[in-house]
Amino acid sequence: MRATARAQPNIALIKYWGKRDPARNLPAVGSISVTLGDLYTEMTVSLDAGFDRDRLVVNEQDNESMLPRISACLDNVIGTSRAHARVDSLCNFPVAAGLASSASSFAATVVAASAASGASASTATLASLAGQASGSAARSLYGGFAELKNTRNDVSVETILDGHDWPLKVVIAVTSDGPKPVSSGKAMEISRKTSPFYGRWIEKQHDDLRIAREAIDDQDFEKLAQVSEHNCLKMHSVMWASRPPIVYWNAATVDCMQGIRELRSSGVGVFFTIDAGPQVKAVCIASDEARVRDALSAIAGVTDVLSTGLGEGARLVESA
Ligand code: 2P0
Repeated sequence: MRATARAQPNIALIKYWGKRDPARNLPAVGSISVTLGDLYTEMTVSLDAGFDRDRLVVNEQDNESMLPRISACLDNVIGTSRAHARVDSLCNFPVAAGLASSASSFAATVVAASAASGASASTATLASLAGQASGSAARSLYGGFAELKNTRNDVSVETILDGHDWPLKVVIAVTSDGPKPVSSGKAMEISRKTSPFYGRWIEKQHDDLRIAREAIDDQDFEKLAQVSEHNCLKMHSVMWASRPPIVYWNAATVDCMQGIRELRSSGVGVFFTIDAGPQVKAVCIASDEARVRDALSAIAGVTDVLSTGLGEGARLVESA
């Protein structure tokens, strides 16, 4: 009873920030993301009636801090009367630094857990289960440009454009490899309870989703650039206005944003987005990738630059 699944992180262009039902981890707003190609997490779930407890091993080291969330996710997918599990996680990029490692981890976990238990759940069901573990993980079940919509008591996700049809690149400037000061789940709740801009953020999300959907349908890069940067800065403004304030950026984060805006002014097809961490993700037209990489590598405080195309949704690699 063992299965391995692989999933890639996704980067939201129109962000999820806030929960309408914290107990069931349902998002307050819809979101649109791109699933990445070359960064991945592989999760192997082994169920064995002989195990006396669950165990999580990340990059070959026991990890107790994430274990409760993984165990709860397995309970949700397989049921609470399941056998104990050993879960092995391999990740080829830095974890816990705003690169959406939880999205790829939980997306791969639900696929592997379902297969290891002998079930054959649909992608829609697996996306819903992944979303209960981590809101953004639901989107990593789908490739290319994915939209998450709120339904009455759940979420639904679909690919709105295949990545091959508009093969944009994502260049990631790493400006810190430390863990984040406050988890995104906690930070969202602080924003919901204290930010004076939170209500307006929720109200305006429909407009941003519609504009981004139109831009993706028409492959209109400038339109997608403007709405994505606006949505990102609005989300961070909600955070900055929270009490206590939530600030994930550092000086290099701001320098990267300025550098990217200057590149776009000079005709390079690039825009930025930033999640719950200090890294800057530059989304660009494929022919401009080298220029974007060179520009970001030259910024003081940038410790690493990763780049990737778009990829597919979570999938089973092996099952026995
Ligand atoms: C997103 N983020 O749409 C937004 C933008 C970060 C900023 O989803 O509490 O790990 O586990 O549901 O999915 C990161 O939060 O939060 C996130 P939980 P998650 O990608």
